[in-house]
Amino acid sequence: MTIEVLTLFPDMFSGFSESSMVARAIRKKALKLRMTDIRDFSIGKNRQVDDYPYGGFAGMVMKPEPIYDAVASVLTRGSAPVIYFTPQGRKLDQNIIKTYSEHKRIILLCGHYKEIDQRIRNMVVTDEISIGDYVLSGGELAAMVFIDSVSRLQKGVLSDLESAQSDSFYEDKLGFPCWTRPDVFMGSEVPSVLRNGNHKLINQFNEDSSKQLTKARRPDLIKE
Ligand code: 6GU
Repeated sequence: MTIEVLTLFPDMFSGFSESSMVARAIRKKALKLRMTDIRDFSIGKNRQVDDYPYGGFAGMVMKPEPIYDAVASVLTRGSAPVIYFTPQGRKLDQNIIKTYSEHKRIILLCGHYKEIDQRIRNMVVTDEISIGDYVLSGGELAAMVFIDSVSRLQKGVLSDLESAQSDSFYEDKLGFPCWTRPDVFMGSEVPSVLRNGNHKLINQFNEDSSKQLTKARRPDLIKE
């Protein structure tokens, strides 16, 4: 899978793409991350990419021309959906991640400052995504959330499929608490059922913990 990222702040992605799961996905050639600096498509000698909004409210708006040209330039390498990250988008969830993880190419557009010119959203954006009800300074962190989550679903990235299947939200419920050695830590013991080797009881215990946690914290996930 190739992910094209369009941003004014490509440096924000360097530590991220060189560590952990995303780095592994890239190393295993399951993922290709290509960064495009929108400022490279700016016009004029002062490389302007934003301007004052019509209507006079506070904040700056990203100009349409550099974004349009940047998108057009990555589209010459192959067609792809263009996802714009904005708090006004539909809320990201594991179903959206799963659907996009099956694409061969996607383009992620990160805005910064207040917003991008509406005409870009009308003309080139095919989907708008938010990662939750809070405000970020730009779409970059949201794009990283999206990339991390999509890349771990690529074939050959996780060590076994099991670990993705027991993840929270795989079946509309939260994951269960996890434990490891030592058996006793500062007087607190790992539940004995997990140590007796009876896999049927272990699965039952984890399933129950998962249901309890979901009921307490995320009753909205429980289907009738
Ligand atoms: Cl995608 N962008 C911004 N700027 N803020 C957000 C967001 C996205 N999702 C939640 N808050």
